Amino acid sequence: MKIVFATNNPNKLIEIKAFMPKEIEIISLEELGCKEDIPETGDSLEDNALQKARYLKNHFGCDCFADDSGLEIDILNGAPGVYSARYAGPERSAQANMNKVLFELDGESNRAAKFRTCIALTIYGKEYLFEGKVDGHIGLEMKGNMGFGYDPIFLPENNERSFAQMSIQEKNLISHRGRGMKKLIYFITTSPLFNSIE
Ligand code: ITT
Repeated sequence: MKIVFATNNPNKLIEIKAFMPKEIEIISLEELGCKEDIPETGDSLEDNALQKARYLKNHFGCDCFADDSGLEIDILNGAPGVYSARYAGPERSAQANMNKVLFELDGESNRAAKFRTCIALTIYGKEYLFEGKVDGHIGLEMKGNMGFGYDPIFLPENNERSFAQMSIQEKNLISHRGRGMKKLIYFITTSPLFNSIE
């Protein structure tokens, strides 16, 4: 079957394509011919994921899924959370966002944080939500040059390496997105309708 992944983030697309079983072919927004900036105006990850998936369903009529993810830092009461992309300003600079987090946690011993993702799926005429999360902590400095976003400062639990020091496959095994996607893939592939969908 083919399904659209509603993201403008090329790194997410790479992660998701690396994770998918061969029975499910991912169509990107570019391949779909969608050039619009899909609105994300909700105040929760759930709302934004649904908003993105519904936008695609309403404008292109296709089955799709969308994820909205954020970094939630305990001592900052869950910030940056749903505002992760623009934490340091509208430029959406990963470098500036990480600098802001490191500045706010300067001298702080409680560095506990988690990544959380909500995935909205519209398929078979219905909507579904899946969640994935990974606990960890914020490092004292940026480490590694793989991945994207906050990966260089996030160390998942029981790990001394940041996400940016891991291959896509390693990150997918334990990441918020990998965990959420595992649920979505199980749901799709065990549906009685799976084999009847083109
Ligand atoms: P789309 O909405 O087009 O999918 P986006 O980059 O805006 O792409 P999100 O709103 O889901 O994605 O994520 C907000 C920000 O959270 C994102 O820009 C990154 O800075 C950060 N982020 C999300 N997932 C991440 C991950 O796996 N590793 C590191 N940072 C991540």
